[in-house]
Amino acid sequence: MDRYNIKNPAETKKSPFGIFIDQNGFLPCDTKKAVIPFDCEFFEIIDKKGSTVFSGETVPFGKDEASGDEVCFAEFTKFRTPGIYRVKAGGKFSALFGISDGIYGGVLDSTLKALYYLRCGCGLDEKYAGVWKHGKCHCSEAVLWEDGSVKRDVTGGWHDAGDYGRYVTAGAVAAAHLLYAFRLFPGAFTGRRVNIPQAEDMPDILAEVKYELEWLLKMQNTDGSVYHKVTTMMHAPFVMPEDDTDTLYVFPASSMAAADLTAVCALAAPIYEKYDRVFSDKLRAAAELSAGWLDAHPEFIGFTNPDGCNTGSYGQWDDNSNRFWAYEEMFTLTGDKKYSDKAEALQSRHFPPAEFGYAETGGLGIFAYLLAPHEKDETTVTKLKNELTRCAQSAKKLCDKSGYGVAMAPNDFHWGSNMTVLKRGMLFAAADIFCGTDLKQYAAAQIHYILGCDPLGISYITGIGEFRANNPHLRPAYADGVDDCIPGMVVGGPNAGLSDPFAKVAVPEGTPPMKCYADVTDSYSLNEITIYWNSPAVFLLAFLNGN
Ligand code: 9MR
Ligand code: 9MR
Ligand code: ZN
Repeated sequence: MDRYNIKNPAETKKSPFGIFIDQNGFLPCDTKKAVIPFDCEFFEIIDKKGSTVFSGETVPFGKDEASGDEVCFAEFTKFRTPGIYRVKAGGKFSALFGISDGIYGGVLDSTLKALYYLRCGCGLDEKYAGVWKHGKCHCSEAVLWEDGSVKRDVTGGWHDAGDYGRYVTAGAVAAAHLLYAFRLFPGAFTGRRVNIPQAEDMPDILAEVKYELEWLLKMQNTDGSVYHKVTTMMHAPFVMPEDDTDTLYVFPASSMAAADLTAVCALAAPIYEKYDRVFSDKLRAAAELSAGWLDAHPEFIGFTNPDGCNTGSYGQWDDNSNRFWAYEEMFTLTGDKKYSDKAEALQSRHFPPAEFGYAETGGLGIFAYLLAPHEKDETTVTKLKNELTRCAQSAKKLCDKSGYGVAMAPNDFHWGSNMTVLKRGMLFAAADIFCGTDLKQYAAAQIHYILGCDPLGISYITGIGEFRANNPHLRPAYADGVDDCIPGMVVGGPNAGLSDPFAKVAVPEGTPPMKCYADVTDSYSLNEITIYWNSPAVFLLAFLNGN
């Protein structure tokens, strides 16, 4: 373990607050609620001076299964006056929260900017990165794993996570979440500037995604096959990225990588057309090339780490949903029915319909088809909408059963559970916009949980809220020596599996699933960050902000 040598505080901090609430806050029109994990009859909302501005009786709920808490609610939807407040009840307080129009804007900015902080192959300039600046990283050519005499320029893109690897499927899905956020809620990005470098004049979200797409293009081979990942052999020690100078390897191609690259390039090409014609043409050509490769290689080509390599594998058992997504995007791009027929045929392979990645991508394929500007098969449209509705309704039932309003069953708390929460939020948003089911407050409830309406009272996004995650498993955040973590990063969250040795030390045995979390650096199964945990947050916040 010496190679990693992380020093953690001896004790993990507990929330100083006894009442749990979204520490960012609410729109004036939102359903507003705090969760009180003890018995009490009345609550008040107080302003910063301590004056009572609203009061009411609490609403009993009973036992929340996933946390083991007996809870009641402070409901104050009727209170709409913009300002900054706390909830007070039974002599205890909540953290500060706000009520204002555009309340989601600040968190949207910081979750988007977080991706800039993960840029690889360049330095982060003080002008953009402030105290979180760093030198140029991972700029050398990478060695082809299958032929040590060949080197390739695969610089650029985002670091995947707390580690410095770059993985095609993870990257393509994260980019797609952001592109769909822009495509569906363009209003949320109008005039939104998050201080990142960009050459062309385009919305910042597109400039940031372009940085990832340019790298993805470098991972494509001339025959249309796509390399699965570029990493060192072993995860780096906890050093700054510029100090991770081990040899980089380009690992073998997989069919998931080819499918996801096809899909995201096909999705991106028309979006960039207006801002950067040359880039848009490149994306279109890349999508067509890899779509051709997929046709010529109908068999599944998976990925497992070669001996001696311990970086992420992102292996899968099949590529059905990835191909489905790719073909639906190709249909949307070209209008060629051969693609929608292929997608339709893949559906008989029964993958989960409304998942949004990183491995199962059926829901992204549904987005593509429903948005396609071509003549469509009405039966298929109805079937896909019904799938979204059915999945959203079952997620809604989970929310109604949860004392914290979150769409999670007690056995849903795996590695990266916050991603599951956020993707269920995406599902509510999707059912709301495509099927006309009013689920906006259910979508908002997932963000409320992530930002502090949870049984630990912690905001799972760095930099946001009075009591928040600040010690993620994120190499630069540890090595930079800055106390405040790089802001806007969504951490993995509770994981009842306690899937690393440090989690087992930090979380006592028998802890209920929703409380199996600790804000400690070395626990990668509880407290890492990834690009595809941030990207669904951006999507959801754009929906909440822009509607
Ligand atoms: O830091 C690594 C993290 O990014 C990965 O998600 C995780 C699982 O693959 O592995 C972490 O690296 C650990 C390695 O696997 C085992 N030794 C300790 C490393 C750092 O905690
Ligand atoms: O996010 C992945 C999670 O769903 C898996 O359970 C876990 C173990 O295979 O791996 C996670 O992915 C990690 C990847 O392998 C390397 N970069 C960091 C990712 C997040 O921990
Ligand atoms: Zn790098």
